[in-house]
Amino acid sequence: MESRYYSVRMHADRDGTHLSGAERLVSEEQVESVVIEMLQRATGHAPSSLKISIDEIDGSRIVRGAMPNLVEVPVDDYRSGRDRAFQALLASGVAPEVAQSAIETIARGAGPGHANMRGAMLIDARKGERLEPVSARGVRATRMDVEPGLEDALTRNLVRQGLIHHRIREALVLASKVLAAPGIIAELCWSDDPGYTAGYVCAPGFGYLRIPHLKEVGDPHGGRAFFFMPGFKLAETIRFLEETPFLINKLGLIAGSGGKK
Ligand code: WAQ
Ligand code: MG
Repeated sequence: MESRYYSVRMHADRDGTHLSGAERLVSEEQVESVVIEMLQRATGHAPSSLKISIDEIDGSRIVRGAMPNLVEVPVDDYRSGRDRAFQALLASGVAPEVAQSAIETIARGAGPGHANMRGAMLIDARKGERLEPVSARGVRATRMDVEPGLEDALTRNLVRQGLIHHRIREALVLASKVLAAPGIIAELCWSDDPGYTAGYVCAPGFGYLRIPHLKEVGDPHGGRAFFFMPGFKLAETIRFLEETPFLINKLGLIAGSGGKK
């Protein structure tokens, strides 16, 4: 019998301020352990409110696809990191001024009043126009994971390369779904966590190009940009990103720097 699949989401806050969140798409057998994992992660932040929701999803709607290869490029500082990201975006078909402006926008805070956005900017790869319906929120990629049978292999491959932070797994899974979205030719991302400087450019040609420095330690800005190729149907792309359940059915190669930074 086909296993049932569930979207499991966690949200923890203290007096309305977001502290920690997570989202998984798992089979019935995994729900319990994933809920415990989320509970442990959330309680570490001492939240005043914690919500975990479990929703069954329609298994017949699941789209499956491959995870891109991960390759890490060594850079000395965030300036060379951003230069590397710029070059990668050009190689993926993003126009130079569009790539430059996306990097600058994330660097100063892409939301209103230079706040971070909750989701991603959706940007016309040729003209630079912002296409997300609500620019404070952005487009959220949700409902994605790896097939239950690949879970352990993915963890092993990441650990072997010293890539143990949960952000890396989450970003790699998110980037896999974004790459599978119709009309998306590239993604640019770095974290909004002041202590986490790494980010990536992901595109079909070279996969997940991990860049250890895209900002300075202490910088609270971060964000995401999804680059959209005109000619595709925007509404379908947004619906795929925000609603269609997606599972990775084939892992990529994982080639970190072997622990060196
Ligand atoms: N969909 C779209 N955009 C999102 C989502 C989502 N589900 N979640 C977060 N964002 C946007 C939002 O603007 C955040 O401010 C920004 O991305 C960064 O989110 O290889 O940790 O959770 O070491 O801080 C990348 C590098 C880490 C991982 C990314 O992102 C690695 C990270 P954060
Ligand atoms: Mg964050």
